[in-house]
Amino acid sequence: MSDTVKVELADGLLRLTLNRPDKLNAFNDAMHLALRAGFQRAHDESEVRAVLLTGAGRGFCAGQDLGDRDPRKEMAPDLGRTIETFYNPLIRLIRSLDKPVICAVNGVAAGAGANIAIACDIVLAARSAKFIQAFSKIGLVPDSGGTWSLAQVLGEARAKALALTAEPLTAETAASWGLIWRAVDDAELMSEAEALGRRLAAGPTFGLGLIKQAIQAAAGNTLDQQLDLERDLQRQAGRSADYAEGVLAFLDKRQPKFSGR
Ligand code: T3D
Repeated sequence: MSDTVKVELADGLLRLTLNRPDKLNAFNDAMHLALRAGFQRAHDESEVRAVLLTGAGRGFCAGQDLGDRDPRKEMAPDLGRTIETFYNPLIRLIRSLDKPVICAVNGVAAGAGANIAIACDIVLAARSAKFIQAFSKIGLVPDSGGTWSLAQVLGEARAKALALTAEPLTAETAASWGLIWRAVDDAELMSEAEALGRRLAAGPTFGLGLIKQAIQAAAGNTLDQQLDLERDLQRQAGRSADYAEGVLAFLDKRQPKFSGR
């Protein structure tokens, strides 16, 4: 795998670190492919029970590498193709992964970088980090699910203002608006994110995957449909080894040892 993404697996937690720090971890093709391979590994390997996504250096991710979009070198590239080839499959991989994905936003998250962070399940951000819908500054439209997630979470007024103005959103405001889980002191970010990742990786993975599925389905369901879905998912969860272990551990007054199944 390319060194544009550092990949480390420990205690069930797959840590993926975007690694082009001199470009604030902007995406070139190699980084697109490496990140996708990392998430694919999380899908494929049962030893992976949670993912932690972060960035190397002072930024999280500055979106697409604009050096690869220099109009003096290539006229009118088909951006729809890059979206179809790279960004859309990545967002689908993150959302469909039946394991928790934590994002530790260590610095600026701009363009697709902001929306990839927002697509993760639990987002912690360093207090100094900013989220920028940078697209309108260069005449583009927010992608990587940004128009969907901003509108869903923040509503039209805030979604439109952020996207139309490209004004930076601080981590604190992002947390107070419910766009991310928590803003934490810069020095605490990685230890908090690692601790959370390891805790989730030791959890009842099958059940956690069902929780993610249910909550993601809610936006497109009526209450009746969601009640039916909860019944079906609870039926599956109730047959899992981790449910039996969870109940036994409670009755025995000890900590559960979940296998993830
Ligand atoms: O093209 C397609 O396939 C369609 C898909 C598009 C998806 C997208 O993400 S479009 C949006 C692309 N991203 C941007 O427009 C953001 C561009 N970057 C910035 O606006 C600023 O860099 C930031 C606000 C993110 C950070 O500002 P600042 O002042 O903290 O840092 P800086 O000095 O601007 O950047 C530091 C270095 O990173 C600098 O390189 P240098 O001068 O030290 O050699 C800068 O050029 C480089 N860098 C930052 N962002 C990008 C980048 N290089 C290439 N592409 C970038 N996106």
